[in-house]
Order: sequence, then structure tokens, then C-alpha cells
Amino acid sequence: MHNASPDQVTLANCENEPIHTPGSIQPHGALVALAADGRVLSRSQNFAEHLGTDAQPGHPLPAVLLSQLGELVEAGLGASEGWGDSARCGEGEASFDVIAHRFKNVIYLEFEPQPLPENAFHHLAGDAQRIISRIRHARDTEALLRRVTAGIHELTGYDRVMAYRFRPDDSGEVVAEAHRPGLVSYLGQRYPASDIPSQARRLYIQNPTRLIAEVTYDPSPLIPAMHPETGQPFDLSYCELRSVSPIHCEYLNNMGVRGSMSVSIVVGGKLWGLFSCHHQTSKQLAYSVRLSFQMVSQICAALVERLEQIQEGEAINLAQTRIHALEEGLHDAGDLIAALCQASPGLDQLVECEDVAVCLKGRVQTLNGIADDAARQMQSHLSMLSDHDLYAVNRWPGSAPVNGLCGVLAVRFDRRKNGWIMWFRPEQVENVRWGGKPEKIVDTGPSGPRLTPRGSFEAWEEVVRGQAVPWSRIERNVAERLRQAIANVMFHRVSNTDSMRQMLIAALGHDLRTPLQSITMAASMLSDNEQRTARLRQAIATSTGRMSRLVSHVMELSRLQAGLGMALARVPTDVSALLGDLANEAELAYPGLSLERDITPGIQANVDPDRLAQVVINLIGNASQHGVGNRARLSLSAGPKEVLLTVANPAPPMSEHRLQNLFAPFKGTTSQQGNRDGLGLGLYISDAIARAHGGSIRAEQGEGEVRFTVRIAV
Ligand code: BLA
Repeated sequence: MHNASPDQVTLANCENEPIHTPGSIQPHGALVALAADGRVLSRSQNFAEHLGTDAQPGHPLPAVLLSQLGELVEAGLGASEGWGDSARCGEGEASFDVIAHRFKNVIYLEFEPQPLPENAFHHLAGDAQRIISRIRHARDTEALLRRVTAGIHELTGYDRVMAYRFRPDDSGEVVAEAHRPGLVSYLGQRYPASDIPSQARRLYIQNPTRLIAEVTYDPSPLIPAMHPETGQPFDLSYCELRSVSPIHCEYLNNMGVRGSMSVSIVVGGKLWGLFSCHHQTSKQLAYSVRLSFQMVSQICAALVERLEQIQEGEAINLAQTRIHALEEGLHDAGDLIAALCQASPGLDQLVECEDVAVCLKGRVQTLNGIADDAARQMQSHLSMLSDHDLYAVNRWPGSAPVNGLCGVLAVRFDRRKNGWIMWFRPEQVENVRWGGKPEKIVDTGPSGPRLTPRGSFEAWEEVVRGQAVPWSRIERNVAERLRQAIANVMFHRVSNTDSMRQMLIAALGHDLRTPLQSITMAASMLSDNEQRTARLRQAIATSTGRMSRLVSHVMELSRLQAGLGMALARVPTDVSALLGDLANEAELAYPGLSLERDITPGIQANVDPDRLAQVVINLIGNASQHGVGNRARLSLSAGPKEVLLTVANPAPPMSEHRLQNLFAPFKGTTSQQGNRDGLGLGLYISDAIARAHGGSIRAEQGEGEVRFTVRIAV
């Protein structure tokens, strides 16, 4: 009888069965456990039966074994944790593969009868090599697994070889299969997570192979059962012969299987799947064949990992490029929701979906109009939920799907304003072919009432409704990337608009006060004296002129910020004459300024003369205000394709940072070196004007001078 007590395994504790310490082994081989000094701690009851001599607890291994295995035992005694090796002993029909390892200070030696000559291993290496060369160039995991199962089928001779892949919910599916003719196919069948409980899955990561030679075996107990020093059961996690769970044996028996073998597929440290082999009669597989199998499986896992990485890398790269393009369009957008919904490539191209919704401050907009109601419901659902910025379900959380939509992937890009992007997927009716009705049945088994594995493995079809295709890891990753990109844009927009608003208020307060004071004063002094009245009128005109310039700067700024661009009225203009006039005006406007002129006469160009005047006046104004010595030089020349205009003046050196930021709006207005005559918008607007003319404006410093160069294409 099995020595584990099946009657103790219930629905609740199925996962707690300590399968690593069964206290017994499968009887097709024998085991001995040695202490670190070489003394026998325990051995399987069938030891003498297999080896013709017993291993007495408290004594060294029998001399006949030591003489053949001295080297292996020596190595194990001197080795550290995790050591493992193998050897052979005996002769002819009575040959054994001896598989040794050290775990928790115990050296385990397992003896498997093995009539195969040692050199068979070379053939195996060749077989494995052939399989590997066949699978190396598989383009996708499906093809890869198909080829591996076919190869393993040939290599091992099992009736049925399956590749079993775990799904996110730990249920599994047979994704590739090779079997002897005449067997029904299990391909595509699904098995619930509880068929392989979690401790069994964990053990698969430590020990990749599991062989059951005969599912109806009687285990051979370890005697003594406990470690004499620790009083603990022996941990057989890494043993080849470990007795497996009786429930699992019953399961296989119900499935019509007598011999089985499995090897795990571990990808990135996680149990990704396994190869499961069934035989309708007892079957033992030589250790060397198992090693070849294991090697093929490891290479297969590496190939799976590589294929998945390539696939993931390509998908993420593509999405990232799209996210970048989308992000670019958002920076200057007036209406963020509209911009997100109209973006091209669209939000619906990032993640496979039926519709996308953008929600912000209670506003909801969808791309295709299908998810309007669903998005509203989801928005209030999400606002009550947790702190998470990513939410994904493939079953609608409310009572019934809205408009047939069941799956939602949502990311929050703005917490304050409840900003979400949501992708929606419709219901996908799925026909799941379970390998038998996936129910745990409490039944009266061989040892009384307990949980039994199901008795029937006939395919049982379940129609699963109300759920959508689940959101993949890549899709979540892409959604998260988009979330970060938009959150970033939001952050900049907020900081831009907030700080702009502040600066605008500060600057307007400061800049408008001075001219207003002048007007007030001038008005109060208006009298009948004609001469005086004329002067006062002039003063009022100047002040109001400055005010209206300020106002138009602000207007222009908001036009530019809204992305409306600079409106130009180009006419053929004598730029030389225009500049001459402007220089004269400037000398009047800035008394005391000495303006050196170097204007090539007769230069014609198609420009907006008012706009160009705005640039020149601004540059000369800056020279008078920020320069030293109230001197400036204005020059104009023409190249083959452009007109070159420079304003240079002696000036204290500027920091690199300031030089870099000269054309940004508002710089410096709130600082000490404040601009007495404006919002610091002049250069920003000048730059926009130059660019609207297909030209540029540049600032340089050197030799005690600051020089602005305006280039206008002609
Ligand atoms: C183990 N169950 C397993 C294993 C597999 C499966 C592959 C690993 C051991 C092995 O190599 O056989 C399941 N085998 C399958 C499936 C297919 C297959 C799904 O070939 C599909 C074709 N099992 C139950 C219930 C319990 C249970 C109800 O159905 C628990 C009460 C337990 N299964 C169980 C346990 C193990 C197991 C405990 C570990 C066996 C061991 O390693 O000791």
C-alpha cells in the first residue's frame, strides 16, 4: 500500500500534501542516504533485494559497493550543497546507474537497474543533437513545440508525448502532441490548475524530471523513516525515485496510463509548461535517456524564451514608436481629449480593442461611439476603486456587460482630474475542451471518503460566456507606457500653463502700471495751454502705444501657444529703406542711443514690413536697455538666397543658460534684471516672425558684444 495517507488529503489541503517527504520511493530502484561522514542513515526496504547486500544504518556502505563507488562517495562527502554526479556499478544484467546528489547535508545514492551498456550514451547524445538541430530554427513557439514533441516521441518511445502550456490562471492546455497511431488526440484540451497543485509546480522548478515507472506500484519505505539526528523525514525533492502522490497515481490510472514521465519547461525562472509522456504499459526510461530529454527540454526553454523576447521586443518597439508620435501631437494641443481621440496613429492601434474612451474631469469621449455608456459606468467604478493606475479585467465587473463589452484595460494618467484611457473588448464566446469535467469529486476511494481525481477524461466541452480575450502582458506594458507618456505631457502642460499664468499676472501688473501712471498724470495735467497740451497728448500716445504693444504681444503669445502660427502679409519691400527709417525712429524713441549703421542700399525682399519692423525695434530696444554705453550697430546685407540683418551692441557677458533661453517666453521677467518695457515676449515673438519668414534668429556673444543675427530667406 502507498505509505502516504490518502484519506488525509481533502479538498482544502490538497495543496498541502508534502510530496517532497513521502518517506518512500518507487520500487524499480533502491536508495541509500549517507551522513556527511559516510555512515548509512537510512535505505529503502528493497535495497538488499536489488543489490544483493544490505546497507546497515550506522555503518559505512558495504565493501562490495564501496570498491566500485569509492570515488563517487568520496566526492559526495567532500562536496558542498547542490553537488550531483552519477556512475555505474555491477555487471551485465545486474548493472546499475548510480545517481548521487547532496541535499541538506545528506548524500543520496539511487540505484537504477540498467542493462544498457554505457556507450549507449553516445548514441543518445547524437539523438539529442539531431533533435536540437531540427528545432533550432523554428520561427514560433507552436512550430518549436511540435518539433520537440515529435523528437521526444522518437527518442523515448512513449505512446504519447504532449507539450502542456500553463495559462495565466494556472490551468493548462495541450499545445503540441505526438502519439502512437490509434490513440485519441488530447491536442487543444484544457486541464484545471488543481490537476497539478502548486507544491507540485514548485517542485518542478527545482527538479525538472518526474518518472513514474508503474502507476500501481507499491512504494518501498525508507528504514528508518526519519533522519536519526534531526528526527525529520528525508527531503526527497531531488531524488529520481521519490514516491509520487498516490492521488496523482490514481489520476493517471483513471486516464488509462501505466507509465509516465514528465520534464518541466522553465522560462525565465518560471514554470512555463512541461512535456508529459504517457505509456499504456509500465515503462522505465534509462537515466541517460532522461538526461538527453532534459537537455532537449532546456534548449527548448531557451528557444521559447528567445522567441518570446523577440516577439515582445518587436511589439513593444512598434508601440513605442506610435506612442512617441502620439505624444508629439499632444504638447501644443488645445483640447487634450480631442487630441487624444483624433491622434494618428490612434489609441486603438496600440492595443487590440473594439473601442477606446478618454475620460478627464468627468468628460468622456470615445473613438467609435460603442463604449460611451460602458466608459461612463467604468469611470465611476474606477473612481471608487483603489490607488492603482492600471486596471484590467476580462469580465465586466458590473451586473451585465454594457453594449456587449466585457473586457476593460484602463490606465490613469491624471489622478487629480480623474484622467483615464480605457480600451474595451467585446465578449468572446469560448468553447473550452476540458480533458474531462473539471470537477473535484469527493468520493469513497480505496481508502475511504476523500477527494478523488475525476474518473473520466473524455473531452467535456464548456461554453464560457461573458468574458473577453484577456489582456496580455505586452498589452498591459504598452498601456503603462502610454500612461507614463500622457502623464508626462500633462505634467508639462500643467506646469507650463500654471507658471505662465502666474508670470503673466505678475508681468502685466508690473508692466502696465508704469504707462497707466503716466496716462493718469498726463490726463490730470491737461489744460488749455496749447503747447503743453500737444506735449501731453504725445506722452499719452506713447504710453498707450506701449500698452497696446503689450496687449498685442500677449495676444500674439496666446495665438502662438494655441498653435495658430504667425500670420504674415508679405509684400515686395525695399528692406534697406525700411531699415533706414526704423533706425531714425529708434534714435527718437531711445534718446541718447548712438546707432551705427551699415546698411547695404537697395536690398529688395518679399517680407511683411510691419512684422520685420517689430523685430528690428525689439532688437534695438533690447540693445538700448541691456547694453552698455548706449551704443549699437545695425547692419544689413544680402547673400545669394537670404537677407542678413544684425544688431550688435557692447554688453556684459550672459550665462550660457540665459543665452540658450533668450527666445523662450517670459524668461527673466521676474528676476532682478527685469525687462522694463515688456513681458520678455519680444524675442519670443521675433523668433516666431523670423521663422514665419522661413528664416531664423540667432544670438551670439563674444569680444564684449552681444550680436543678434536675423536671416530671412528670399
Ligand atoms: C502531479 N498532475 C501532476 C503532474 C502532472 C499532472 C503532469 C506532474 C507529475 C507527472 O509527471 O505526472 C497533470 N498530467 C496532468 C495533466 C495532464 C497530464 C493535466 O498528462 C494532461 C494531459 N491531481 C488531481 C487532484 C489532486 C492532484 C484533484 O487531479 C489533488 C487532490 C494532485 N497532481 C497531484 C499531485 C501531484 C500531481 C499531488 C504531484 C505528484 C508528485 O510529484 O508527487
